[in-house]
Amino acid sequence: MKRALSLLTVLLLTALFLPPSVPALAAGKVIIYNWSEYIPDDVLEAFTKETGIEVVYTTYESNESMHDKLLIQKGRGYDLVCPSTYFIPQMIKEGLALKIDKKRIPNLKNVDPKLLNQEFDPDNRYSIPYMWGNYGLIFNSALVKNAVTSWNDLLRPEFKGKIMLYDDPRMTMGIALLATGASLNSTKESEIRAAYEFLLKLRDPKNVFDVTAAKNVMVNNHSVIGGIWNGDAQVAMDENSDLVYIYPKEGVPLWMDSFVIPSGADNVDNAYAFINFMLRPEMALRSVEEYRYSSPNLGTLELMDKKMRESRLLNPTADDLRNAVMLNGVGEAKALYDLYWEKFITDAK
Ligand code: N2P
Repeated sequence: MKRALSLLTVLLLTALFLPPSVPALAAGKVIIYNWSEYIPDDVLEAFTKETGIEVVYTTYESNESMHDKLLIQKGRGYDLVCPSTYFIPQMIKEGLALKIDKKRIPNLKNVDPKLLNQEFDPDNRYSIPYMWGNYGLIFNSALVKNAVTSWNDLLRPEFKGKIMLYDDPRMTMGIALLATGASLNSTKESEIRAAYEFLLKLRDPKNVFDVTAAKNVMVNNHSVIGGIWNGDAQVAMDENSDLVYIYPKEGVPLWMDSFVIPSGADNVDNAYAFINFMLRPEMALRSVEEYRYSSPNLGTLELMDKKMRESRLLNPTADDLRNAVMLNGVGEAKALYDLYWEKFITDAK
C-alpha cells in the first residue's frame, strides 16, 4: 500500500513539474487555412513543440477561394484564416469573423501602430495584421531594352504575348485602374469597364498565371514583364539576376493580410495562442526571411540585417510609395469586379 502510494506521489509530482517545453497531452489542435508559401514549416513546428498544439495546415491561392469556402461552411471548419484588407469588411458583414479579444494577444504591442486601425477594420475589432506588401512591376532587363516606368508600358507591341498577369482580380484589375487614371478602389462601372478594356489589350490566352506559378514564368524567361507581389519579386530576383522590380509612376496597390478567427471556429483558444506566437518578432522574421514580404512587427524590423532593412522591396521609401493606395473593400461594386474579371478571362480566350 505504502509502495503504491509513493508511486502515485511520484506520478503526481512528475505531472505537476513537467517542464513547460513538454507538450501537454490535451492541447488539441488549431486548423489554419492560409495563403500558400506564407509561414515556414519550422515556425509551425516550433509552435507545436512549445505548446503541444497540433497544427493542421491547408493553403489557398486567392482570397476568393478562401472566402467562398468559408461562406459555404458558414464560418466553420477552420480556426484561423488570413484575408487581405479588402476582403475583411465583407467577411465581417457576412458574419464570418469572430470579434477579437485583444487582451488575449499581448504581443499586439509589437505591431506598428501606423498599420493598426485601418479603414477596412477600424480599431482592429476582427483582424490582426500578419504581413503587408505591394504589387509592383517586374521586368527582365536582359530582354527589355527601353526604360519601363509606367503600367501603360505594358501596352507596348513588343510585349504582346510576353506579359505575366496574376490570376487575382483585385491586383490585376487594380493595375489596369491605375493605368487608366482611375482610383484603385473605384466603384464606378464606367471605370471598371475601362480597366477591363485595358486588360483585354494585354491578354493572350496563356498569360494569366496562378499566383504561385507566376514568379517562375519570370525566372525562366517565359514572360518578360508583369505585375507581381514584392515578396515573390524578391524570391524571383534571387534566382534570376536580370529581373528588376520598379514602382510605376501611377502608383502601386498596397495590401495587408491579417489573421481572422472564423465565427464558427472550434479551437478559439488555440487560434489566440497561434496569433500571439506569430507576433513574436523572431517568428515574423522567419516568415520575412523565407517569403520576403514586409512585416508590420516593429521588433522584426530591429532584428533584420542591414541588407534586409535597406531593401526597397521589403521596406519601400516614401518616394517609392508616393502614389501607392491601400486596397479596400468596394461594397456592392464587388459584383462589378467579379463580372468584368470573368468577362476578361472568357472574352480574351
Ligand atoms: C504569399 C501570398 C501573399 C499574399 N504566397 C498577398 N496577399
